Amino acid sequence: MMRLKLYSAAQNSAGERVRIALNLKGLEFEYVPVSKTTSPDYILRNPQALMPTLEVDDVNITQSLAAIEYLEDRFPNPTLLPADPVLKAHSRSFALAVCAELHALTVRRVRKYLLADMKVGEAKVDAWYARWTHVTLSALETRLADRQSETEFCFADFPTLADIALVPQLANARRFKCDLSGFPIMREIEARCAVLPAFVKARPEKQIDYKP
Ligand SMILES: N[C@@H](CCC(=O)N[C@@H](CS)C(=O)NCC(=O)O)C(=O)O
Repeated sequence: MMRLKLYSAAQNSAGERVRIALNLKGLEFEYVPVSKTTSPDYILRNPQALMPTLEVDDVNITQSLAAIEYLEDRFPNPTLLPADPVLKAHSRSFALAVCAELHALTVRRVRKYLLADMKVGEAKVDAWYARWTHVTLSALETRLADRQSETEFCFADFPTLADIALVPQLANARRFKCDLSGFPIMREIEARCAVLPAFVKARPEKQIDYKP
């Protein structure tokens, strides 16, 4: 039997994506809280010094979407992708817009760099965060509004990669006081996810290292 360990932290939203995926697939895993991503031990696992890292036996898989796709390959049931190739592409595209663009531009190390090194000031860093959140979420809301058939979740009647990316990012946006009132479809899908045990168990406050 394969041994799965997830190196993450309670408030690590990229890690929350992998936690949701593991839970949706009903996989047992050991959750290992990371206190310092730059520690020599952790760097050996993840040279980017970013969380999460999924350890599978002795192999370290970095980047949350790559880790989720790995789980999908190894444990295809239940699937985290729509069967239809176009919807599958939409689900991946949606997840990439969140993870590779919105999250990448607004993540803590970027904000810290703008604040501490570029000295642009807190108000401007907040404006940066709000801008990239609004630009990406607006496009994604339009994408959802344009769906040919309305599904319960983003692109299927079950949660897929898109929903896994969406939920932690909306929580982040709220934490930074972004106005989400213009995104009713996303909020409705988020509410459906919020009651599913796989999403509940993955929430920051449910992790052993959570500090309010
Ligand atoms: N694209 C990466 C993003 C990973 C990332 O930026 N992780 C952040 C937290 S969400 C991190 O580890 N930051 C370093 C730190 O907080 O010490 C992924 O999806 O795995």
